[in-house]
Amino acid sequence: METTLIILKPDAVQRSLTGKIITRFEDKGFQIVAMKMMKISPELAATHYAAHKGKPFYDGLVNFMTSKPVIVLALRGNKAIEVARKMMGATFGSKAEPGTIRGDFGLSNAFNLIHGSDSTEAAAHELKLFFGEGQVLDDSRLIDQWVYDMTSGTPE
Ligand code: 3AN
Repeated sequence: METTLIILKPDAVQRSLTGKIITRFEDKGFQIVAMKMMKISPELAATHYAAHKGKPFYDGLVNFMTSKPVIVLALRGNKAIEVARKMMGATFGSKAEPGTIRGDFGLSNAFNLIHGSDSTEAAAHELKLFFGEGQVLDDSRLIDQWVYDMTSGTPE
């Protein structure tokens, strides 16, 4: 099982799309293991987007991400990082395939509704950035015996 960090960005919150987006992840079978609403500080945005510093869109991205509240989630599931990113769709709303979150809900390239960790290393780093010790829960769900075939001991 993997855990990934998802951020529902300020545009998703302002457009009241957060329930619809979270429902998609729940319907898929993901377990929400942490969730909070917060306003991202400029310092946290700078750390989170350090890889993009110096790019032409960096200042706009940091301004956008710190402008209004976001909802941050930790999602757990089989291949959570890859599956969540497939569900998000391509970076730009104008290019994302219908059926994906960005493809169904967004047209903008800058306001793209959602962030999801793109590797196991990024997920581990980002989960620590946004959640403190003990805030990402390790709690079993009865429903997982129907989300996965667990007869071999690992989720199939
Ligand atoms: P993704 O979120 O699909 O992993 P990345 O990692 O390439 O995309 O970019 C991180 C964030 O930077 C994106 N979510 C988007 O908000 C922003 N971004 C990337 N490229 C551009 C661009 N050319 N113009 C505006 N914003 C961009």
